Amino acid sequence: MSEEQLQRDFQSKLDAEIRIEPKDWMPDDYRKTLIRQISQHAHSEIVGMLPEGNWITRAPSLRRKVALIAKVQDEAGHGLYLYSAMETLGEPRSKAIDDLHSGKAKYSSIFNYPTLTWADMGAIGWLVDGAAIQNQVPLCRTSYGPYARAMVRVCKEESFHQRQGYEIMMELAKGTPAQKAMAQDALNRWWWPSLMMFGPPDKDSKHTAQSMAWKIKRHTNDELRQAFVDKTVPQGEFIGLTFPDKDLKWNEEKGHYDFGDINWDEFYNVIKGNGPCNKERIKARRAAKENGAWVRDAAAAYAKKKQNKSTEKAA
Ligand code: FAQ
Repeated sequence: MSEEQLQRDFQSKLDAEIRIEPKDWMPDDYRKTLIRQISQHAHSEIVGMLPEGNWITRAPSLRRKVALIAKVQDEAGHGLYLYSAMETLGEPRSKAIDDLHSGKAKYSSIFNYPTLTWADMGAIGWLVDGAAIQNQVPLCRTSYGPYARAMVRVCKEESFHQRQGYEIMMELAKGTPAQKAMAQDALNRWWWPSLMMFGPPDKDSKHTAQSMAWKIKRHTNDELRQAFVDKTVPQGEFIGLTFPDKDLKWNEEKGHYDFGDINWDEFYNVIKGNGPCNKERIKARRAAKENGAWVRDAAAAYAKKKQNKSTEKAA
């Protein structure tokens, strides 16, 4: 079949909302874009375990500890589904992980901020998982089959994460003045970085137009950011917290909240590797790989032994 015919078939599948599957023909750049986005997403889930992992040993009750452990384990699971989805595009997982460790691959800017108090567990669940849900529910309809299917399960789990975070914030906000101040401080520190999670403004986003044409992305960065603000502000107000933005106000005419300018210099600085915790995060992931080498070696030796036995039996 000619390249033009293959391209036409690919386009008709997109037009008819038929998923592209691993063995289907796809343009090289479509494959590359997916590998870039899915690997960045997988790395974000894995690095994203670190800020919350920091508080597991200091959770204030058994119930909180159980929920936090479960959440952090879920994030590991999300990373693994996503690496598997990425591998169906022909990219080896080991290469993607090496790219993360060398600083070549990106992961979400948000995970380069420190978790200073217990209230940060509430703010991450409420805001970071809330932003992740806003971004990822539309990805359940993304055009690449394995990515879309992985997102369905990821989103169900993220909903539980968001609720457990909001519940922590709600409890702190109605607690002692010191607890309420802790919740407010966490909201102050996590609000703007959460808005940055959606990526640069549409006018500066280099991939959005093409990714929307390929139906990889279903909404632009600004659309998702606005929807997140509209949903989240009433939740914060409901528990008596305020947002660190003097320009935040309901715009009756537009039916949306107006909000202030995001500090894009901070965003670009963080994704270049200069955020408060970038070096610490990569160091932790490299150490995890080195410390886990014996597990991989043992698993490979066991698999080899098993294979030798079945070859002997067959002979
Ligand atoms: N951080 O042209 P665009 C989570 C990069 S999962 C770092 O707009 P695109 C779960 C972008 O890669 C959070 N880099 O790019 C959880 C590109 O760089 P490149 C992760 C960013 O791809 C919760 C350049 O800027 N979610 O939170 C960021 O069309 C709690 C230009 O940007 C996903 O990955 C950023 N925030 O749109 C885990 C969702 N934003 O590659 C633990 C899937 C942009 O050209 C605890 N990904 N960049 O060098 C997406 O939806 C998209 O990839 C966007 C970016 C929206 C992130």
